Amino acid sequence: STFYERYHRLEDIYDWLNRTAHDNPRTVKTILVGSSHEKRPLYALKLSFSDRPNRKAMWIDCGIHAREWISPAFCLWFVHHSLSFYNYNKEITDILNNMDVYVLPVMNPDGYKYTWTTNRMWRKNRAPSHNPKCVGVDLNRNFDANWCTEGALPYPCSEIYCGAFPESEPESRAVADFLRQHKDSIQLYISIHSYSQMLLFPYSCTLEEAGNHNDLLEMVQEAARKIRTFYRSTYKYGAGAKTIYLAPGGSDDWAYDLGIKYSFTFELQDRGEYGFLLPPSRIGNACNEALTAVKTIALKVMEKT
Ligand code: 0X9
Ligand code: ZN
Repeated sequence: STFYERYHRLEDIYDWLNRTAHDNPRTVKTILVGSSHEKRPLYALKLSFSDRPNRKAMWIDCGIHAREWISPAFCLWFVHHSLSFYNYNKEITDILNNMDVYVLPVMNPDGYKYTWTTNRMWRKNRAPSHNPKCVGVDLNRNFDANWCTEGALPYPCSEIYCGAFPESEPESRAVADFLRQHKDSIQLYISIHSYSQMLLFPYSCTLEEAGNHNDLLEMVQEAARKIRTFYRSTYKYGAGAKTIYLAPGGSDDWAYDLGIKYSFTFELQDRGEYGFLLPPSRIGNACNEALTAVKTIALKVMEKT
């Protein structure tokens, strides 16, 4: 199997980030977005295939939840596909000719590291609380979107602990700060999770419909249709609250309310057979499905804007 068909420990992902930027000096830059609670760097890659200033952009983050290993694997896959197939694959070429792409492969490095060393099923970050037995905030409950209402909990021992206040965690604050600083250029936000095979869009923090619900629905419907045709896999799609569950404080809803009107969360393979323990032999398929969705949606966003 290739490098991209395996899971990698955190140190190897940092090495890969450096190598990728070093080997592609014209098109790839590393951006230090912030640092984690345990002071690990949050590095994003900026893919930019044009020198024109003020370009439109999209953002993809992976690894908000530590145990969802297919998610960082997808971010690496996506960057590799972009760098390998620019000028050879029409869709990725059109996308990269039209926008810059920011890719944050591991938003929760402390948690990810912990899943390799200590507890494979860890979800949250590794911030201590006043209770020494209970560690970690759910970073996807820590954003300022109906923060800590139904679907999140104010208890540090809970797996869906929302934190002490919105953006209390350095990881979520770093991403929120970056998106605030770049909100005029970023048109599309995508957050990669697993598992359950769903293409979700706002809102998850309320049962209300987003203003452009029909546009968003049309995009994920087309993406799911292509995944079905190419890979014979079924993805559910719809607004988060009605498709999966009410879950406030998520990055997608927050980005949407910031003004990034094309905002999505993808739940990759599988539908529960292996769950978070998706075997490496399935990485290729899972990533190609997600890649199909990213491309379909990015191209549709380009048509609309
Ligand atoms: O609950 C979550 O954060 C996500 N599911 S997961 O199994 N990967 O934990 C779904 C997130 C959907 N979006 C929002 N809740 N905003
Ligand atoms: Zn998740």
